[in-house]
Amino acid sequence: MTSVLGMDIVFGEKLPKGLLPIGLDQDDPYALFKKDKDMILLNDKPYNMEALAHQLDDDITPNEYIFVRNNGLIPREIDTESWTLTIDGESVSEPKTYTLAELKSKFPTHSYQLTLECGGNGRAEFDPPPKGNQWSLGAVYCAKWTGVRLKDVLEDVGINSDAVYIGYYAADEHLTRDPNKEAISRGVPISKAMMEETLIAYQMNDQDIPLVHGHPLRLVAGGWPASASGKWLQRISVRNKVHDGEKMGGTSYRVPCTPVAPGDKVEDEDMCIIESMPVKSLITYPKTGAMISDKKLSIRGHAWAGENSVRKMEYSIDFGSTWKECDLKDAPNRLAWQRFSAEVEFLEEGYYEVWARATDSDGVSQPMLVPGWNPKGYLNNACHRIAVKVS
Ligand SMILES: Nc1nc2c(c(=O)[nH]1)N[C@H]1C(S)=C(S)[C@@H](COP(=O)(O)O)O[C@H]1N2
Ligand SMILES: [Mo]
Repeated sequence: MTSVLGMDIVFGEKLPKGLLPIGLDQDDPYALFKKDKDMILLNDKPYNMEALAHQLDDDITPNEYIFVRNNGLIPREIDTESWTLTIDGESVSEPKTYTLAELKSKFPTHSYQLTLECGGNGRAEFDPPPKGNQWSLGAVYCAKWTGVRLKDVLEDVGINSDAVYIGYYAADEHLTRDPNKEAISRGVPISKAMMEETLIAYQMNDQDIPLVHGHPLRLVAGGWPASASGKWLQRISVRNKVHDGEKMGGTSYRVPCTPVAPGDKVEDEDMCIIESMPVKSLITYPKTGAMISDKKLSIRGHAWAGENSVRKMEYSIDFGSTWKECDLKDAPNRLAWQRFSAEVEFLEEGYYEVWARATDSDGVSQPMLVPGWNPKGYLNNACHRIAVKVS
């Protein structure tokens, strides 16, 4: 609770057990999660919030603009002293449990800036509309994560050669509060688990991870649907088959293996798990609707491409007929978004749209319009458009 309040509760030991401090206003998610008042609240049971494109202008997204996605109920009481992480599963010979202090002292510390995007970011644009949070543009961020490599921990435990996947288990409760049900339990193939950048993190942006983003421990697998990055991490199972936890099957975080017509019903066996996220970009300056009196405008934003890097960034002011190249920076590390900028020149007064298009290291570009429809509306990586009025 002190982490939510942002300060120590003096006389905290005298607070009757189960009584919540009134300073912890349960009805105001903005105050509760320390979010900017302009963020969009999509849902309150569970809480889901997203950012506006222009709020994502920083290279490292500060907490106040980081989207919130919860499948279940945020754990209330977290005791960091007694918190443990257990590694078990069919593919470890002997399960092993670590305290937070052991994890921190036993393994080297690593920091990476990692882009996390919800698989359903952009869902609101699909037609017919799929069920789920109607994310627009802002279910993405790039924070700095600090922790230990999952790889180092798995090597310490010792994993068998038949390991194919890892699955996480976390402390959040199912919405029904049924203790036998998981809110979500997803994971990644062993190859992704063993990557240098796959972290068991205990810090975000150089501070304890905020409660809503997974305090005190979070799995972070950058470049993959953010649902693979389990918050409030308690257990990782090393599996000898594809992890079959909650939200690994059916239409959850899966898309048709081959394209289907909008609205089609797709059989379970024809659905494939989303792995690396597709190439995408966001114009973070100016804000859409900008009114300018000068015919010159500096634009900027970020581009990212899942496991790939972004090779080229372009903009168009004539609805995609012609494109000009933007300046594009390298990422500070793999799986972090990349900064782009450009000086745009408008010819005459009037209404314009600036469109942005990224191309990844495989040569794949963003589609100008909404891509392939799928039952749950994942992977919309259409070009971002902003309106600009020159007068
Ligand atoms: N334990 C747990 N981890 C979770 C979730 C959750 O509900 N519970 N939601 C997942 C989903 S779907 C997303 S998009 C990201 C959101 O992370 P954020 O809240 O830090 O933005 O967390 C993922 N990890
Ligand atoms: Mo998500």
